[in-house]
Amino acid sequence: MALKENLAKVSNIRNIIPEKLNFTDFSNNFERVMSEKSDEMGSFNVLIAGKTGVGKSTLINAIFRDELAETGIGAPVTDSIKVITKLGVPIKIYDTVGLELDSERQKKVMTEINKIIDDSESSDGNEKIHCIWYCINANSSRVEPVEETFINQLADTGIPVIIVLTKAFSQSEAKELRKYIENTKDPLINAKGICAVLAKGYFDSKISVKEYGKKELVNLTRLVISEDAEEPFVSAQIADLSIKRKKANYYIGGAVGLAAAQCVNPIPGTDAPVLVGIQMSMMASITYVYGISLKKEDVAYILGILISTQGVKFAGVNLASFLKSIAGVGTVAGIMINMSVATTLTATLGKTYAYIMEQILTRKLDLDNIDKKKWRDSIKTISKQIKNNDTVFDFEGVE
Ligand SMILES: Nc1nc2c(ncn2[C@@H]2O[C@H](COP(=O)(O)OP(=O)(O)OP(=O)(O)O)[C@@H](O)[C@H]2O)c(=O)[nH]1
Ligand SMILES: [Mg+2]
Repeated sequence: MALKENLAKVSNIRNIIPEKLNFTDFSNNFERVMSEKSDEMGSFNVLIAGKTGVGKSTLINAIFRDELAETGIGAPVTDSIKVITKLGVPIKIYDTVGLELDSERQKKVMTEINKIIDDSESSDGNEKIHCIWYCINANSSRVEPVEETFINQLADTGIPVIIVLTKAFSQSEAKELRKYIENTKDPLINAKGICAVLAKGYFDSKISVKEYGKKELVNLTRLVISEDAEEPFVSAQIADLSIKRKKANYYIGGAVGLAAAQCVNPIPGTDAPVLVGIQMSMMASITYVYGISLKKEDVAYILGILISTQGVKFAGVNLASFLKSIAGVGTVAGIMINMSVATTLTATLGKTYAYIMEQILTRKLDLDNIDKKKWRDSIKTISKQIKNNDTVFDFEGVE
């Protein structure tokens, strides 16, 4: 969504904010804004095909959050294809299960895939398949003719196909196969890209091979998918945190711009809730980007801990006292919120919040088993980084 449209939405949200907020109001509204955000985003839909045992499920678990292949609901849609979904994860994975390719089988699967594509085109657009990952075992010396035909038929559907060389324990073998595919004149010319991935490392007493290639697959995929799939894809994947940060920065930058526009004329501290709508929407978007499922109590907790962690101070205003005024448990006594205060506070809140989301995603902070000291230390770390201007959350330069 263009930033402008996004901002227009944000300013609408402002109208729902009551004059005086408290934690419950904030959490209730936040929950609603969050669920509107995910409804609006739709899902990233991917078809993962390849012969049985090639490593499709392992790849799914490694690229997307929540160990989807195991924890998602897998419902058969046809004889050979099941669809994996999970509540709260904006993704739909069509997985070819136990596929042995002979020409009979290939024909049947292709018919089933074409039916899924046709059905999706006649639906509301949310079902559209955005990308196909075709998996080939990286230690194969060549691609069998029946697979070549299959890949080309998949590409003929018009959906971008990426060839994934899976179980790439040996980088040199993977390179050989890649060269073979790239140099093969006729077949496979229709695939949009190729990359080697070792989704899971391998260690025993003699050998140790580290996982690699996941980021490359994520970035290749981003290049070929349509714009509407970008947000859900960034949210659902966990292989590349830097693109989540970039998205978070985009939302922080948008909110800062809007906060500035709201405060061209300084507003009294008691009118701070004017800014809350902007910030709430920013936080909801960042939560979506990181794919953290927050309960109302979690939101209240995070605000509470921000309030009780002193020392985050900007433009002469303490973030804690500003948040207190938002939550209706105090006032920003005697200050006028001018443009500089509004933008600094919004940026500080955004960066701090994005950092917290990242810590939760990477399991450095835990919402289910809260260690207050750890949370406070973590908030202090990010505020120090913000003060020294060396945080990775840098919304400047966001277009
Ligand atoms: N170490 C390591 N093992 C892998 C990797 N990919 C797959 N494997 C192993 O290979 C076996 C088969 O992998 P799956 O992911 O189940 O293969 P699949 O393509 O989903 O198989 P089907 O569902 O039967 O079509 C499992 O024992 C995996 O642990 C990898 O990247 N690294
Ligand atoms: Mg599988």
